[in-house]
Amino acid sequence: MTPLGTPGPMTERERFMFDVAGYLVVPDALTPAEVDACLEAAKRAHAPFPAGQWRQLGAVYEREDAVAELIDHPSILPKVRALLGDYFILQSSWCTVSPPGFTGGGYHQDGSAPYEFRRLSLPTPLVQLRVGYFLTDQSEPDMGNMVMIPGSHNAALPMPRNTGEEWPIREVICGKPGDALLFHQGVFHCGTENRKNFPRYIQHMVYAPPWLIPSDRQRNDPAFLERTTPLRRALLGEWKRPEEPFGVGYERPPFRD
Ligand SMILES: O=C(O)CCC(=O)C(=O)O
Repeated sequence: MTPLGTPGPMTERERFMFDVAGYLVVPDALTPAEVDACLEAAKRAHAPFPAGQWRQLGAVYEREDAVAELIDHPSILPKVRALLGDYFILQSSWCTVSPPGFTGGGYHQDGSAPYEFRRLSLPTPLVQLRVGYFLTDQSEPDMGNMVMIPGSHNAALPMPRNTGEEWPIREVICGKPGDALLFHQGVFHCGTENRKNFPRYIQHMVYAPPWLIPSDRQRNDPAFLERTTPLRRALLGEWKRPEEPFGVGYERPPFRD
């Protein structure tokens, strides 16, 4: 059974389902016009690279306005605030293509491979809150869908590898363009096979506490900072540190409420 939410503020039911499953699917997070614009942006971003390869590109929002809209999209931002509070950053963003014939990835938790978040404590704490916006149809399996192991962010044991069997407790996430998948980085997940004759695109936006260094960029593009909004600048981590050395007194990002 899919933990389903609706765009906008996080309800108690959604929060409970996110806590139990480690993820939440939000149908219609984007309008058809927003999907079209983000899909065109994703295709433009990947166009210079060889077709037929799985690939993730970071910080596409710096050059594509449609993707920049996702940084603080009103369908999802209230849920990010409900889970992370008001002090967080867009720690990374990945525009992912799974081409026809892609055979699928391996199950993993997200985070910092050299120092896994599960080393911090078990169950692994929420450090990266991921939001994947579906830009192409994934309404049935084998369309490059994400697959999740519900509740696995709470597992104290590592996942056994290479058992040769599929997990009966997995959920293949089906959805249509414009749906969003929010998930805790500790949920074991992967992208699956794409048996269709068109590439699957998902734009992932990843939020984290401000002390985690960004992983999709070496630094924020000054030209993008110049032209974007004060809220987006703040969400990219462009905060002033008013009081040395303890960093107290940070201004709250300029949310509307
Ligand atoms: O978009 C995908 O297919 C998978 C992405 C993923 O698993 C990841 O970025 O950790």
